[in-house]
Amino acid sequence: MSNKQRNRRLQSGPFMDNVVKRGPRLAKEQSNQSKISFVPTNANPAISRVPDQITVPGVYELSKSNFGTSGLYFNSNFLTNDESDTVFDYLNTLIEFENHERDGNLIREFAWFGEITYTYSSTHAHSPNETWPACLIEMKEKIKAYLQKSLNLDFECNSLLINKYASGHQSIGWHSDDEKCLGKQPVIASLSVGETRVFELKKKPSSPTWSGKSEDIMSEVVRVPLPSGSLLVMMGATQQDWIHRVPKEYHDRGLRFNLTFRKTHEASNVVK
Ligand SMILES: O=C(O)CCC(=O)C(=O)O
Repeated sequence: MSNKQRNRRLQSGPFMDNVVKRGPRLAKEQSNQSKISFVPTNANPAISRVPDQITVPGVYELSKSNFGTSGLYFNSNFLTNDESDTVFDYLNTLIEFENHERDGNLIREFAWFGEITYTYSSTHAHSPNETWPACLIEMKEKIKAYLQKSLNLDFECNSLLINKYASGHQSIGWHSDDEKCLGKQPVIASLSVGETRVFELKKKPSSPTWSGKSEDIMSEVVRVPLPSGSLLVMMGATQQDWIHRVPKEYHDRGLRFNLTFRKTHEASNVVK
């Protein structure tokens, strides 16, 4: 079965069952860094409470804590099939990826576009690369315009991390995008093309006795299948209060690219 057929089947198949349709909108923020307030207004009447599995487009409130509200915005059809195929083909043929290895095993590949060296897990450094191809600038502008229009969100973006998963055996482990250079409450817009993979989120424990290890977290997992052309935006306190991953799968899964658009700051300018 081709990627497209499989995606179509997933979008109309069992993943769409058991989901209550909601029609939320997000209000403009008053003050916090991610420029989001989850306070409903007349114009933006409701915010979805989060189900175990998110498949319906909308804004979802994941949790509230002293850090503020953790939120997600999801749109399963942000790109048309033709647009998704164009981006997929572009990435597949014209972008050079580097290996991301652990213990000698290839976990996935990546490419980085940004003004600064991006380091995470204190081990993996992506050198600056400010030359964005036109196709990716177009995607950035499309996301910016869309978030402005639909969420009243002034999305700032100067960096892009692309992850390439050649098969279901490639993955990204539990983590938060909480590096200093991303600032306190980053807005991260994640665009997927190619094979559908499941994005998972888990709430960090508030207990001060938590070991800090993801395997010691027993909280429920929220799953978001990300089909080709989907857009997922993480915002508010999501990086402070939640971790996320794309786990390995043991089914036959084809090639997928994930593009995370972000705003990075020189680490020295960031208060965390
Ligand atoms: O591939 C994905 O959907 C997630 C990528 C991710 O978690 C990241 O780039 O931090």
